[in-house]
Amino acid sequence: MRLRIGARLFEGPGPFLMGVVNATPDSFSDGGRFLDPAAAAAQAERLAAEGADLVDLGGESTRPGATPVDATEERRRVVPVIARLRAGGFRLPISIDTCKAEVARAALDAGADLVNDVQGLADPAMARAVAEAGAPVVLMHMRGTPATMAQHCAYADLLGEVAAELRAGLARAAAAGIPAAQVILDPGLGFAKTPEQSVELLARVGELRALGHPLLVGPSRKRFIGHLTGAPVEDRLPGTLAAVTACVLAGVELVRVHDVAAARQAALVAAALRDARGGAPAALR
Ligand code: HH2
Repeated sequence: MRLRIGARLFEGPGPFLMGVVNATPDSFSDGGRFLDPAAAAAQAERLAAEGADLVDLGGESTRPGATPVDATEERRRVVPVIARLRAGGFRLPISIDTCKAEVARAALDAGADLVNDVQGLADPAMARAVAEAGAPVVLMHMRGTPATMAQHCAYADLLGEVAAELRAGLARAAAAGIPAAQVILDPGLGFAKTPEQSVELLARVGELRALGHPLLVGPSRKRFIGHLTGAPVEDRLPGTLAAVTACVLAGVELVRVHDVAAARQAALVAAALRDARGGAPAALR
């Protein structure tokens, strides 16, 4: 990949680590821990010290059944964190995890550098906001909303349909004037996917390289790991590291994780293995 995100040029196969900070009361694994702006900013600093390449800040949980948050409240949760980090000289790019154009705009104005939209630019106002700001964007695959996505897991051809729906997202981005070179794609593990479907996507994620965009994958602590292992959410780090390894071997450039120090070790070992066998497998076209 070759993409400037804020002050940093992301170049080469990576893997690059996106550290997660949720300024929410109800996120599925770290809800309530970083609702206070000082605690959220301190967590971002901690993840930077552990080796994160960028941080992803969210003010609304996307877990199934989470209470929706209005834009005013979501802004109130995230903007002070970004302002605080930037005032303190935080050196990493900041990604804003939001589906709302108004929140994305406020976050970018406060010093965020990348928009992470789990709705894949479903809202034309979001596509316009990203285009107008000239910001790079993560376009994630899902169907419906976090409240309804569990009812939208019927696929005849999982990989084919996810790829086609990501292509539709790319068309929405292009129509809004977002340059193709600014778009990162994400298959959305756990979003309108059963645990079995998340496993299949993870196993075949390298096929999505044929779309010609950098890939981001977020396996961290997710339900498919609990489904495979029986581990509760607070005990899914080993499974997460196996998933990170699989991503890197498949040629995924960016991985979104809560536990950066541990993921960094797994990612470095996996990258060495990937490179020792001559790089990621060629993308099928
Ligand atoms: N997963 C979550 C949130 N945002 N963004 C991208 N691009 N990809 C993902 O897989 C992804 C994401 C869910 O994890 P988390 O932020 O920990 O939980 P919550 O949504 O409950 O805040």
